[in-house]
Amino acid sequence: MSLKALVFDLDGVLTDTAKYHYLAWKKLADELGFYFDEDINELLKGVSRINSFEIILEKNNATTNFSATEKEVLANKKNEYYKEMIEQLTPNDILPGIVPFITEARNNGVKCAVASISKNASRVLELLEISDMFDYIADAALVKKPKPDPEIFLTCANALGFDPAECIGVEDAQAGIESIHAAGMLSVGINVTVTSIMPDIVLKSTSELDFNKIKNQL
Ligand code: B16
Ligand code: MG
Repeated sequence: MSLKALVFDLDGVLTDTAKYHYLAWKKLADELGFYFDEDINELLKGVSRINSFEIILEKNNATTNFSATEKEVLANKKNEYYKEMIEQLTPNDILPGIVPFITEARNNGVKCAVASISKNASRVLELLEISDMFDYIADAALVKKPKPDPEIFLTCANALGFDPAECIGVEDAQAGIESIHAAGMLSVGINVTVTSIMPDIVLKSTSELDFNKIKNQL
């Protein structure tokens, strides 16, 4: 079987927006008097906005403190902080090795897609000036079920017209690796810290992405 497409997660793979998610949640948590640290932030990687807030509430034994509408309002408040913070992103924030890796893949006829559950994905890609490098972008506006459900990776494979077995997914989060495997794709894990499920190819950083090595894994 030959490699037809690469499907990339955004936050933590193409750029490091996790630090802005952390700072925005921290600001909200401080305002609400809740505990929030880097360890809790790890659990939010690849998790949808509202589910991320539920995890923070759970860690503070506060799941019943707010109605569903209040939770929505507070999660939106975090998003307003986040949106303001990401405006400082530039092409310099693309993680190392990503542009040469995607360029080589495209030069070899391999299609590239983005599978991000972030509702801010298009804006982030625009700020990084890499939207044009992708043949397809699946974000929260297109998919209903968050990772670890396979929907987002399957949506990319379907849109590109390939069997998932001809695609490789690249992820930095536990939920994302589970989503890739459930979709029937091979996974590349970038610095995945929570590992109850192992990626097929384990890398410490995006700078280790090597097109020839990866394509030969299929
Ligand atoms: P937003 P990914 C995910 O993006 C992030 O990893 C996760 O931390 C965040 O909560 C989620 O997007 C939702 O983001 O609040 O911007 O809609 O890793 O799937 O690219
Ligand atoms: Mg991610």
